Amino acid sequence: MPQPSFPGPWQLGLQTPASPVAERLVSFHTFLMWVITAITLFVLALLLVCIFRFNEKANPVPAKWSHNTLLEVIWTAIPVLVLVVVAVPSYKLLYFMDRTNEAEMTLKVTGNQWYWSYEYTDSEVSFDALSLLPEEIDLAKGQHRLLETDNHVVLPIDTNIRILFTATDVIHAWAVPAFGVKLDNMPGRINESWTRPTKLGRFYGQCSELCGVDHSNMPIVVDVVSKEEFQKWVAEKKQANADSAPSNVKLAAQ
Ligand SMILES: [Cu+2]
Repeated sequence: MPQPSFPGPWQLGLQTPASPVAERLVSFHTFLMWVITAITLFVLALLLVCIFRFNEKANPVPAKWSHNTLLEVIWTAIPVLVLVVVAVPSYKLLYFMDRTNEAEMTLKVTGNQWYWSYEYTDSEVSFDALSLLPEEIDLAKGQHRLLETDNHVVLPIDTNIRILFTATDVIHAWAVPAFGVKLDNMPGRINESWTRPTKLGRFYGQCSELCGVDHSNMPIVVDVVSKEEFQKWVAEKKQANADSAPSNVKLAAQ
């Protein structure tokens, strides 16, 4: 399995993207950094010109005029232009992230205080994922503090996956940075987004909406596997669910 994707010590940049949305988010972020840098340098240059050219020593007799129509048009038009240049790709990306028209499967994610429930609505597979206790985590084995769960979400590579978000109690937010997915799980309604994993491996995320005392204890682990492996996993999960069904039925009947 390739290197897992998780935040590293002193990491400055974003996590390596592993979906088309995340790739676009990273390049939009880079583009914005250039825009911001250019504006900052320009303003800094203007400030320096004012400081050095118009201080009392260099410019003892100040000019008395207070309006300049051309200048005012320029300093209104250029920021408007900058906003348009930023807004167009931003809205394009927002709509790209919104939903996929060709979903090949659906994953429903339900937030609970304080664990996640997952449903694979096409294959009747469902389970809960709980955070591992500190004493269950083996850092030497490469496990990560506050990021490991007992049950992993398994997703097939190169597949358009519709993700539905909801919650049973308060607002949570299912977020996996490598996929560029982060959306609120709202009680009483269903939000939608999507992903298409482009890399095999293990990806980590966390609940990203303060949801109570154990908010920091609802991590997310996603394993992206080949399509064949995914089919095998679904079959195994279904079998396991079927095996445990009678005892559930018994419990429900009591
Ligand atoms: Cu939460």
